[in-house]
Amino acid sequence: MFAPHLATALLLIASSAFGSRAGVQHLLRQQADTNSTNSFDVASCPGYSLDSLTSTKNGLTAKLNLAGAACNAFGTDVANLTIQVTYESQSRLHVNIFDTANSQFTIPESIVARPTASGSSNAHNSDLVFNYDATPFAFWITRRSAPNATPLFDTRVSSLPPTPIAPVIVGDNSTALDGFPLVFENQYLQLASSLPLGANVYGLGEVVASSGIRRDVGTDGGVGTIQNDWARDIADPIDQNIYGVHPIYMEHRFNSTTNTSQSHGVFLFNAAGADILLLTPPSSNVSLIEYRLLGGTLDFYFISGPTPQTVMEQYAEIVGTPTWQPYWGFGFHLCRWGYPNITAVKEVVAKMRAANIPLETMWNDIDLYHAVRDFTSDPVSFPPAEMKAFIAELHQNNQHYIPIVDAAIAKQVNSTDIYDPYSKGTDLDVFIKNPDGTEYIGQVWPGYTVFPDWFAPNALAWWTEGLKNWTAAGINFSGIWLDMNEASSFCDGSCGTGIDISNTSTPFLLPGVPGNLLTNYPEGYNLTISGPSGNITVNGTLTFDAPAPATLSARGIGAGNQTDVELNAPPYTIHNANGRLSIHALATNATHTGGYAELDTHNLWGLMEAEATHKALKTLLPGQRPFIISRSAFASAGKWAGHWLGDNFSQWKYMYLSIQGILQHQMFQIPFVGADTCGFNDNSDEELCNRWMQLAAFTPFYRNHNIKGAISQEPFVWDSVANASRTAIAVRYALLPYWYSLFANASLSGTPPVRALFWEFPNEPELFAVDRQFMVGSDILVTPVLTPNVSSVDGIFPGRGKTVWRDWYTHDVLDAVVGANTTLAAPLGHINVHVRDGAALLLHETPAYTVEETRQGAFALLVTQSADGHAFGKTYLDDGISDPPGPSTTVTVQASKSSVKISGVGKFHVAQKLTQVTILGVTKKPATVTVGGKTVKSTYASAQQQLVLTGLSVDLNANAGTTIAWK
Ligand code: MIG
Repeated sequence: MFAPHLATALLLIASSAFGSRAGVQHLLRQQADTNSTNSFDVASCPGYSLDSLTSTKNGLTAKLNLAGAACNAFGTDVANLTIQVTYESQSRLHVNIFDTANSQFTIPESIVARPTASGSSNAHNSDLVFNYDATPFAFWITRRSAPNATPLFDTRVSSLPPTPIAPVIVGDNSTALDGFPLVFENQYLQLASSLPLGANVYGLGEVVASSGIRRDVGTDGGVGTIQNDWARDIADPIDQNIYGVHPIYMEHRFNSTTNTSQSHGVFLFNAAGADILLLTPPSSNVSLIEYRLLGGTLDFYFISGPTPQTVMEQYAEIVGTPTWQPYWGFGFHLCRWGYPNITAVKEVVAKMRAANIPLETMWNDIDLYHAVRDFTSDPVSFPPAEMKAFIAELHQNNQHYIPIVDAAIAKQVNSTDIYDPYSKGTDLDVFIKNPDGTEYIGQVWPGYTVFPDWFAPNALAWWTEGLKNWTAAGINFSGIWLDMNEASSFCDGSCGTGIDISNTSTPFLLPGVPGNLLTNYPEGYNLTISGPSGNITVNGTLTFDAPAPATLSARGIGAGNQTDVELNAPPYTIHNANGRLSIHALATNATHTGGYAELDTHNLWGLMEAEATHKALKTLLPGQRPFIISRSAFASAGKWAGHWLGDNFSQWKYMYLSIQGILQHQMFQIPFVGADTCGFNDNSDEELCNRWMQLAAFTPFYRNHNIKGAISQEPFVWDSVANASRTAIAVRYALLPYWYSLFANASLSGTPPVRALFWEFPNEPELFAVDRQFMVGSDILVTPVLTPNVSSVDGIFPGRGKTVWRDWYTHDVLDAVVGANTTLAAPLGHINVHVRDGAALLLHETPAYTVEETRQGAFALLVTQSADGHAFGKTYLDDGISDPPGPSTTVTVQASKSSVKISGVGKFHVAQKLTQVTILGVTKKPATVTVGGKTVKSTYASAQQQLVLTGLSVDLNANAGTTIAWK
């Protein structure tokens, strides 16, 4: 989002999601304060007691009865609960506490399918053990291997001292954490568990956390984190709720006595608006996690790890592994908001070519649209016939085209206005309604709009047809970009109901127009010296080195039979930084097919849209992997789509913060993720864009995107950026087989492609908070420059001196400081990349202009031997597009002291030969080198202990293998 310039004061509060500015914050506070009347002392809530326990084949079931007088803190206490404990697999324990009457909303199986249990796990053989006290009821989870160690999760916390919540951005009714009993009410659920003091907690989100990747659990009497779960359209504020919701965390425990570590995970299967707090009560020897939920059930999955990566793989067993990406998806993507017409877009494509900067996919934002309506193109500025020809030409050049799709559908303004997606959708009854059954009418870019109801039986067919007609009308896309799907609406409630809706102007100015000019530049940019161009080269020298919503307060039939629920203003105020839940979003009383209330399903909208779009693309591009990037997401969204980190800023700080966002989404099983490279909001500059184009080349989704009205930031704009981009893209394209294999592992097993350093080196506590560097797989370590005006960078090199790190470009061994930072040279245009010893990376020998052309070229192999000669690597190869994936061939490379064996297994025909092999760690110049028994020529460089073989023709298809040997 961008800075607001609102037409009227009245709209200011309603449009508060635009407000990253102080004035708006102030108003927000006032507005929320007026709501804060419900403070309640939950300490007096009675808790539950357990009886009627029965053992089942895979666990137990019991009753939980309210243990005293109802406290009705923020709703009505539910007197009778059921607890079901299921040992679902060796590593997974499911603890589900629900209302026995089954009235609470639960996520329908059709939206997030439950994992299946192994059937053979039980209380005696699982890694995890469920323990409980009957009265007051509390439970704790231990590891079978360490029954006396601090439990992984422990709800025996009701007597911990009260903890004040420090002032938060919105006034609210929860300023005191005055007790931690189990509370289960129709509109408020609370459960807390102790954590080791200062625990290492990762995940929960989506968030841009000031603490970095390791979440802040607070210290003595302090609340470190309030993770709010309410999907929200807002420009990446720090420590607030943003676009997606992921109630999963991982905790990593290190034992300094044994120098070993174990990780486990906790997933709450609940989509309700929520606060998840991490805190440390005063004078206490534990920290805490507390869940405060507006609805649903207490449905927990515990996963035992015990390494960070196994936790992530076990999470994938619950929510599903990520969708397969097409090979071309790893190419460089270029986008901006504010291309005035197709001529400008074509010019950009041509300039990329002229500058020889690989462009894989050209994107268009809402500029493409006619009257800002989905599934259209503007007849004057983006004429359909010309678009069709333009896209055909891209395809001819092995390039791709992706347009944006907004969540909201324009409403026809009068009887002569014809807009098929609206009229068809109305006929097919696919739009969200008001509680009284009338159309819900919000407001987004095109003016007054309606919103798809993904629960409607015809929604998928209607959506597919919209996309199909768009293709037929010239927009022959290869993938889809889903925006605004929190879902965002600019006005408060069904604001178009009962009024003249012909005014299609939105209540604020677009970015870049007078009154809303973008004048900010990155930190350190000197506007006076350098002028507005963003260019840091001067004379050839670098200058550095509304109205209340309609009332109806019952959940409808299908969402449970509750009739006493306050849909518009739930009694407990979660820390949604917008204040009221309906602000800048659909109102919480908006009603879906089956009676589902937006209050219960809000956090699922983006996920459901992604699923529908995925299914539509499967129909429209049969046999191909759908390429979809979605802004909003919920647990399991990775099955359908990738994600970008939303509206960041052209600032150094945000380039740094992009790393934690990418790592977070590896945990969330949405590994195909990236940030708007060079920054979205405000103007970028040459230096920032230079560094960022290089950093992002090592992140999965690599796209430069810019806001309307900001100065241009395509990689050809500044010469130094063009150079830096060519360099980094060449490294990326060489590494594509590696990236692709990492993503194959992700789709097969949930293994994260991008990794925090400690995921690979879990016993080195100095790495537990590192998020200024990251790894690609287990073999590549990236140390980007994240600050302006420097020519060196500090980075830590894991392994405590036992791991050898070699420079990617020179192959020199790094003389790394053990367990602390090493300073590396990092002139502008250079990104530090290091390869770990023991690796064997199959590469594309000649990075070309497009991914397809790169793929057609030969392979090269880089082997980095450990001191004992060992190196190992596996590369997954297939056709890169088929869905479901077709035949594959896995190339395994295994090195020992004086040989490297290369062998393929599988049915995919690998047409390209391996022509060049580089082996590092060969301690002395060999007298003879053979490939498959035949002597070949080689070169040797003693400084890098490097043996290079060129001119080879090694077949990688399934065969007995080829051995390279030397002596
Ligand atoms: O409210 O389509 O996050 O990437 O350029 C702004 C215009 C709407 C928000 C997206 C951004 C996109 C912009 N959109």
